[in-house]
Amino acid sequence: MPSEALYDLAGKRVWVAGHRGMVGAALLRRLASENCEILIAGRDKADLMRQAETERWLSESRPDVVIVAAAKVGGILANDTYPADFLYQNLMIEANIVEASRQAGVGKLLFLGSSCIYPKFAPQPIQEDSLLTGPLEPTNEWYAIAKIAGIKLAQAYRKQYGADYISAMPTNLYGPEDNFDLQSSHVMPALMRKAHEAKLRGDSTLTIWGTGTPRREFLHVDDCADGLVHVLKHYSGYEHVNIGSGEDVSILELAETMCDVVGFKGEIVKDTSKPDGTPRKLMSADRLRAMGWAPKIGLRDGIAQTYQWFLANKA
Ligand code: GFB
Repeated sequence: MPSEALYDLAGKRVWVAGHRGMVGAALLRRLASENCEILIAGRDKADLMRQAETERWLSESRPDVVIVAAAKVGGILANDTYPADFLYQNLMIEANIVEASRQAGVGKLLFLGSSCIYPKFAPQPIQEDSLLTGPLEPTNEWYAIAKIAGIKLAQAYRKQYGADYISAMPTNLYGPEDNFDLQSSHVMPALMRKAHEAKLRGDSTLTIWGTGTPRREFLHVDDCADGLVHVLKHYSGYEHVNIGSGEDVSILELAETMCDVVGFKGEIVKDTSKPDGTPRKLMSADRLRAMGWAPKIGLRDGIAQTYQWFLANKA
């Protein structure tokens, strides 16, 4: 049974920072069914890398709630190739938003991180208290350090100013509005596009990166948005909260499911010159489950639904 909400969104002004991204767009869809006013700011209104623009936007718009879904994101190769961009841009965006929110008297702020904040060899499923207990995965340590700094910002502002700033760490996400660029995307959209194009060309093989043995947990972005709104309403605390499905698959199993959904019947081959990244990344869902939330969209259904979106919008 879901516990009674601690925070009432009704009548609140909610700014979704990063509304054009996959998570931000899902949050707009989800928040549409709450009785709140949604605020958005395009880059022309506020470039969140710029402190003065961020402060001006927040002092003028005066939201009650801020959700930090704005970030520089990408898959394993993008993270590994552009470490400066991932570290610098994410640090700037989160620091600007958190400080400007304090100045503007924002009552509640939700910072979004990622499951890559945890040590490369963290015990599985990964509990929230594994944070900072070991070395990070080298391919994404830059992004991870920036996201850990974001958690620490929320904690520091809570400690020093008594601000109700909280953090949630979503697992690997997929769904509508994902990035389908093969160089910079995550594995799910990459495999969807590869399988689709291989089917159209009549290829006999589809190439996946790495050994296919790493295991990843996936969550549909609409489930993620629902979980985030649940956390916003039901949680106020110092520790961050994992947002996951509680289940993982190997990359090879994911590729097989993808080929099945898309209808590609060829062979899967491996390009082991590409990195595997962390061997396994399954988060414990216990804290969120204890708050009365569970995901609704199974992996195969979620892939099939996303493929329909891909066909309608990207193919
Ligand atoms: O999704 P992904 O890029 O990111 O890759 P991470 C997951 C796994 O899928 C890796 C393999 O083992 C990849 O080698 N893979 C197989 C592929 N084929 C492909 C492909 O065609 N494209 C891609 N991209 N991968 C990211 C982090 O890590 O996950 C970020 O770098 C962030 O910082 C994000 O945390 C959620 O799960 O390895």
